[in-house]
Amino acid sequence: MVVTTQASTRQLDDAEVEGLDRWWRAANYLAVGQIYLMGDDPLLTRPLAAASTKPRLLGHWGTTPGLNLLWAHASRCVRERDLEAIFVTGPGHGGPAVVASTWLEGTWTDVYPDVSRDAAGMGKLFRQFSFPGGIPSHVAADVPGSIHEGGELGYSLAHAHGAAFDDPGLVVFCVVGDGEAETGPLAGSWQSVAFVDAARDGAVLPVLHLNGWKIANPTTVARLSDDDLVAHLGGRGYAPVVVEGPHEGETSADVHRRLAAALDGCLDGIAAIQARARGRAGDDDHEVVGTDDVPRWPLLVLRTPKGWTGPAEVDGERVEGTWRAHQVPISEVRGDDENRRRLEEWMRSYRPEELFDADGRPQQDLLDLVPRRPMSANPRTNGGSVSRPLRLADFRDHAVEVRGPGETMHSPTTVLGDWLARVAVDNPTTFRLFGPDEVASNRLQAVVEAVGRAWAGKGDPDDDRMRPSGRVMEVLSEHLVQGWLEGYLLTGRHGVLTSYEAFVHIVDSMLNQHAKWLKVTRQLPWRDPLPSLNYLLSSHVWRQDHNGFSHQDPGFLDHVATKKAEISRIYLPPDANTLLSTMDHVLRSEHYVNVVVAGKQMVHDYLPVQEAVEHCARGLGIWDWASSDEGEEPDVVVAAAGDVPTLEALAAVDLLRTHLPRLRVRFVNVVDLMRLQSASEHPHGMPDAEFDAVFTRDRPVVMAFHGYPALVHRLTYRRANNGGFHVRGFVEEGTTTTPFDMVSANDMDRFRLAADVLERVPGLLPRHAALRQRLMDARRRAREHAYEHGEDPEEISGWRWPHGGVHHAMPAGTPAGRGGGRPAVDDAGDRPTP
Ligand SMILES: Cc1ncc(C[n+]2csc(CCOP(=O)(O)OP(=O)(O)O)c2C)c(N)n1
Ligand SMILES: [Mg+2]
Repeated sequence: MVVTTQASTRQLDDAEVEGLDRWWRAANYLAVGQIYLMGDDPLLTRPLAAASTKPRLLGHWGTTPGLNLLWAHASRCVRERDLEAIFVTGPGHGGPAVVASTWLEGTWTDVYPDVSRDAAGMGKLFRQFSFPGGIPSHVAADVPGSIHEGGELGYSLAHAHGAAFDDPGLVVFCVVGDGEAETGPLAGSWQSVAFVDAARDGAVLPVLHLNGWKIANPTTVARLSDDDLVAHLGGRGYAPVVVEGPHEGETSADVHRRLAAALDGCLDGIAAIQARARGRAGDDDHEVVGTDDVPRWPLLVLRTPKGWTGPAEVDGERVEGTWRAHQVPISEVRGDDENRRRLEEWMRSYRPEELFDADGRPQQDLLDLVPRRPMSANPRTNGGSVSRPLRLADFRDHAVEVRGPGETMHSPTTVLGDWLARVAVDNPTTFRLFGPDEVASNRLQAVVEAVGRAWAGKGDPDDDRMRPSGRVMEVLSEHLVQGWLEGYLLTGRHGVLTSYEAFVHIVDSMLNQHAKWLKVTRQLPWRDPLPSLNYLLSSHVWRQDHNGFSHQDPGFLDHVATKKAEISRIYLPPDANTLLSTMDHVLRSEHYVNVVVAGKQMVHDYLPVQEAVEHCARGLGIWDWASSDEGEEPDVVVAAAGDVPTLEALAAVDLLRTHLPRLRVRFVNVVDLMRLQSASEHPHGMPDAEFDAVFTRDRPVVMAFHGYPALVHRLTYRRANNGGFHVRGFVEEGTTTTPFDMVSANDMDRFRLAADVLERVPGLLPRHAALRQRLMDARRRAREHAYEHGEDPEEISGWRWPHGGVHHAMPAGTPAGRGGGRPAVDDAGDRPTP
C-alpha cells in the first residue's frame, strides 16, 4: 500500500508569505556575501570594488538557496508550534546557508560575540567564511546548532535518527541532497524508520531535496517521476509528499505556500502518529498507517532549481537550475569588471536595504520571526552540555573468580554481556547497544534478554525479543549503526558498537569524520565534551574458526592509531576480568574513540578482578607469576597484547621454562596499546624511564601482537629499545582452520615465539640449535595433526599455564611466589653469552 501525506488545508496569509520570503532573501544575501565579499562594505553602500571581493572564491552556492528556504520554513513551524527541533544538513557543503540563518537568529553572535548582529559583525561574517584563520566552508563543528558537518556525504539521515532516539519531544528536520541520496549509507538509511518508537523516540522529518544535480551530473533520484518516487519511498515505509516549483509564471510566493502547506501536513502527520502511540487522542485525518498497523512517517520531497535566485546564465550558459550552479556560479570577480558587475546585480536583487537597517541589523519583522527555541541554539546540538554520566553497576560483582592463572576459562564477551545488560537496564533512556546483526554472535545476548531489540516494523511469531522500546539496535548495515550511534552520542547519550573486527573497516571513513569532529570540538571552548565513541570488536582475526580469510583483518587498529593522540585509545584486554574493567573505563570516558578488542571464545582467566583493575590502570605491566627474572635483569622480555597472543606467549614462556630453566624471562602484558608510544606522542604514553625499566634498554623483546606487527614498531619508534623489538602478529595468512594452525600460519605460535627467543638472545642459538630444531618439529607436527584430524592436538588445545602463581599485591621479596620455581642446578648453558 502506497500512501501519501496530505498537505495541510491551512493557507498562509500574505504577510506570512512575505515574512518567509524576506527571511529567505536575507539568508541568501548573507550566503552570497560570505562566498564573495571581504566584508569591508557588507551592505553594498558603494559600488562593489575589486578589493571588496575575495581573492579566492571558495564555497558552494548551488545547494544554498534550497537550504535557506527549508530553514526558513522549518523555523516557521518551530515558532508556530513551539517545537523542540534541530536541523541536520545533508549537503553540508552549503555552510553559508546555515551560517546565515544562525547569524540571523542571533545564535552566532551569542557564541562568537565579536561577530555582532550588525554591519560590523556582518563584515566579519563575510570575511571569516572559507578564509584563512576563519571558518570552514561546511556546516562544521564551528557552527552552532550543527551535529553534522555533511562534508562526507551520506550520513545525515542516520545522524538524524540517532539524535531522535529516546528524545520523544524532538523533531529533526533532515535535508538529504539528491546526490547524497545516491550514496550507499544514505540509501541504507531509509530503513531507520523501521526502528523508530513513536511512543518513546522523537521524529525525523526527512526532506529529500531534488535540485536535480550533484557536482557535474544529474541525480538518479531526481529523474524519477513523482509516481515512481512515491512508490520508492512509500515502499520503504514513508508517506511522501512532493512539492515542486516554481512552475512557469510562478513566483517564489507560490512555492512558499505549497511548501508551507506540505510541511504543516507532515508535522500534523507526525503529531497524529505520536498521539496515537502515546495513548492520546489525535488528529486521525493526518495519521497514516500501512498494513499491520505500522505507521507511515511523513517525508517531504522538494523539487526546486539548483542555485535558485542565482545568475540564470553566465557567458551564454545556463547556470541556475543546472549543475553549473554547484560551486561559485560567477568566477573571477576581482579581475573581471563585467563579472563583478553581475555579482553586484545578483546581490542587490535581494534588496538588502529592505532587510537590514542602516546599521546592518536585521529589520524588526525578521527578528520577530526567530522562534522562542531557535534550532541553532538547541542545547542538544551541544551534546556534552546535556549529557549525564551513565549509572554503572559495579563490574566487580560480575567478575569471574580466578584462583590461579589459567585454571579456569570463560568467554570474555559473555561475562561482559551480563554487566552490559545491567548497564542497559539501569540507563533506560541514555544507553543503547548497536550492532550489525552480531550482538548474539558476539555473545552479548544477555543484553538482548534484558532489554530487547528495537523493532517498530511488522512482527513475526519467531521474532526474538523485538519491540519498539527495545534497546539493542541491530540492522545489517555497519554504516547505519555507526551513524545512529554517532547521532546518539552527538546529542549527549551513550553507547557501544559491537562488530566483527574485520567488517568494522566498512566504517573507517565515518570514524575519520567523527574523530575530526572530536578533534575540532576539543578546541571550541563552547562545545562540551561528548561521551566517547566505543567499539567492542569481537569475533576477531584469530578466532574465525568457521569463517576464514574474509573475516580476518585486524587493521582497524592501524586506522584508529592514525587519529589524533588526544582522541584515539586502543585496548586489548587478555581475559574476562580485564575486559570488564576496560569497558567500565571506556563508558566513563569522554571525547575519545575507544577501540576494545576482545574474544568471544573461551579464554583462560589470568587475573582476579582486583589484579585486573590494577593491570588495566597501569595499561601495561609485568606479570611476575609468569616471569623468572625477579631480582635480576631479564635476558629477554616476552610480551603480548591481545587474548590469543597472550595465550601463545605464555605457552612460549612455558616452553622456555621447561627447556631453559635458567633463562631469565620477563613477561609483559599490554592492555592499553598507546602505553607503548612515547609520552611526548600520546597522553597515555609511558614515560621513557618507566618504559625502559619494563622493556629494558637493550634486551631483546619478543612480542606477540593481536594486529599487524608494524603498528608496534611504529608506536615504539622513539623508545631506546625500539631496535630490540621483534614483533609477531597477523601477516595476512588467513583461512578457515584451527586456532593453532591460524597462529602458526602467521608465525605467532608458541614454538615460533620460543625459537625467536633462542635466535634473539645473544649466544643461545649455537648452544641450543637442537632445541630450536625440536621446536620447529613440534610446530610442524601440530600443523600436520590439524590437517589430518581437523583439530589441534590435545597438548596444544588443552594447554594451560602449568606453573601456578600467586598474584602479588606488592612486589614480592622472594621468588617463593612463583609456583614453577627455578631448579637448583646451575645450568650455565641457559644464560646468554656476555
Ligand atoms: C562521500 C562523498 N563523495 C563525494 C563528495 C564530493 N561532493 C561534494 S558535493 C557533491 C555533490 C552533492 O550533490 P547533492 O547531494 O545533490 O547536493 P547539492 O546538489 O544540494 O549540492 C559531491 C559529489 C563528497 N562530499 N562526499
Ligand atoms: Mg543536488
